[in-house]
Amino acid sequence: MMLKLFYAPHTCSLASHIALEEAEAAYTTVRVDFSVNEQCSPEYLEINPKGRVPALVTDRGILTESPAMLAFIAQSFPQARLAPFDDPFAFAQVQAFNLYLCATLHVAHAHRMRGHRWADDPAAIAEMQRKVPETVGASYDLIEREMLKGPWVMGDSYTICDPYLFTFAQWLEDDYFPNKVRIAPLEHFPVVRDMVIDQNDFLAKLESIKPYIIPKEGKPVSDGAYRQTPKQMEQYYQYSQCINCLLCYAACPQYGMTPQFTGPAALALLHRYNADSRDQGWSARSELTNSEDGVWHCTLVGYCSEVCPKDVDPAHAINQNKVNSVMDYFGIMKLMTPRSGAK
Ligand SMILES: N[C@@H](CCC(=O)N[C@@H](CS)C(=O)NCC(=O)O)C(=O)O
Ligand code: SF4
Repeated sequence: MMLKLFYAPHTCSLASHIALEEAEAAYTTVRVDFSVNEQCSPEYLEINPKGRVPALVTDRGILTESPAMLAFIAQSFPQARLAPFDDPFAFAQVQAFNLYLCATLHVAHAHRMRGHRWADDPAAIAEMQRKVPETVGASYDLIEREMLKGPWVMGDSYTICDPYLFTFAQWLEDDYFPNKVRIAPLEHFPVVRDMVIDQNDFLAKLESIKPYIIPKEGKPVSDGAYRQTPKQMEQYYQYSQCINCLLCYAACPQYGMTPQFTGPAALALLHRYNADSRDQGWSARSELTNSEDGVWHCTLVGYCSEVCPKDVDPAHAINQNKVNSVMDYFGIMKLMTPRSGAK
């Protein structure tokens, strides 16, 4: 199938353009020149009588309206997995999100430059413009609080919601003016350039906690897999969900003041291995756990767990290791069998 996308730069057509790329579709593009009002030319109105971009020419006819086009692209190229088609509810959630962007956020945004669509009175148009930061801000607030699952809009998988939200987010700074949208590199890390931070310190800390299973004695592969019950897996699963986004380090005042502090994500990962029934590495990690730069540096501020997009709860992991550290000090850890008692 050969597709042709009619687009204009800096418009909502970007979302469909990204989706076509993600789908590895064969397509061509035609630029519609807004500076000469080409979207209202008789030739273009033949393509899209609404006088808008995007429009997608397909073998079966021309499609308009971004959510419809995005779903069409996702469905036409299922191998790209841009939407959950085997799950009617999850697909409806994708549609609900995109339709909210299309029918509410996009319309709120359009009141900034296209007020003439709804009113002729210059005072009414100015009033519509004045309201844009409030209405657009409220939409983003709702999206952030109620809709974003994280790390992608729909959770673990990239979908057609992501390029669509990305497209609108590019207008946010102007829509929200004179309020400020602050885009800054992560706090507490040396800046390499622009938004890029130096992660070397964090990577060294990750390595220092011995982030691998240390079995009591190795067994040959021929002996088969180590078995684990769902309950045993439950002990560490949450802590294995970290995506190393470093938000917890940026939120941690202790790390900001004392960069030697091993910090939330690395200590949560330390707990992930200590809490694994296949692991016997507690004592190998205990020097670091109990040290000045280990769990005792944490003063339980708790922001790390608040900002974590994956619900890892580093504060809880650190607290648990403080308890373990005390037991270790009094020699109780060695007496604990099975080890899961220290989790
Ligand atoms: N609901 C349509 C909206 C399309 C739309 O408003 N496109 C804008 C660009 S973001 C446009 O073509 N504006 C031209 C104009 O208003 O003259 C969609 O989601 O595709
Ligand atoms: S905020 Fe959560 S996901 Fe991000 S690095 Fe910290 S623990 Fe990992």
